[in-house]
Amino acid sequence: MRVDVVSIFPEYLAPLELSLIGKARGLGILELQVHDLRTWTNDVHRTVDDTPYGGGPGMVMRPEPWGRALDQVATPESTLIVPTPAGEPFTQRVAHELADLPHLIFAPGRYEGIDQRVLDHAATRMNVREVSLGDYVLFGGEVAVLVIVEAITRLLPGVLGNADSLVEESHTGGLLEAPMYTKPAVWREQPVPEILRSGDHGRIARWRRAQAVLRTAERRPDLLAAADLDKRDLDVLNE
Ligand code: 6GU
Repeated sequence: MRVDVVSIFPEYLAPLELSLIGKARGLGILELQVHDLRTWTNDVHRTVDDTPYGGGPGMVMRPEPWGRALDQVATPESTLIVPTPAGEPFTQRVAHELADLPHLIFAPGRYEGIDQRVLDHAATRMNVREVSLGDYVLFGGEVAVLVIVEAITRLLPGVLGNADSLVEESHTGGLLEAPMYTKPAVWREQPVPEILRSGDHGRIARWRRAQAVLRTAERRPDLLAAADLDKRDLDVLNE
């Protein structure tokens, strides 16, 4: 997969060199380039923003540098991703959809966002998706790019081992994960739940499933409504 990121803070994207994302790049699974939006400014001050039409606080990113950047970076296969709190929620489902695409261009805005005409014009030549990390406000979209690229990279073939990728979502069925433990068996007077040390894989699987169901009911009842629960799960909830 190819990824281009255009930002006024390219240094903010430095973590994309690290860890498993860096490794995916080294393997050629992910071809990622970060660009400085100011490359596409023409004035001595390299201006990227101006006051909003209609008034209001803050500044809006001017369309010209973005237009020139996209003219240069886009291909017939590109999808433009614009991180914004006004976007559709970024979910694991969206991550899977994006991981199947050949070329993503990220346009993280700063200030009050990017002139809408940039998105409207881009939409005449490529798919455009505005995505949000959640219901809170960040200074800009750069951190969202880090999050989205990480979520996508771990879905690319060859990044995770096969065993890991099979576990992906299939056995959790839309529930939160059960708590996990490792050695030592007792730590600060707290024993690991006995059942996990029993070696009875059937009982362990049922215990983990019950923990997942209870946790999800407690923390994310919205997910529970969409999860496919069997009779045993419902009994756990009614205990
Ligand atoms: Cl994608 N961008 C910004 N600026 N704030 C956000 C966000 C994105 N998602 C949640 N808050």
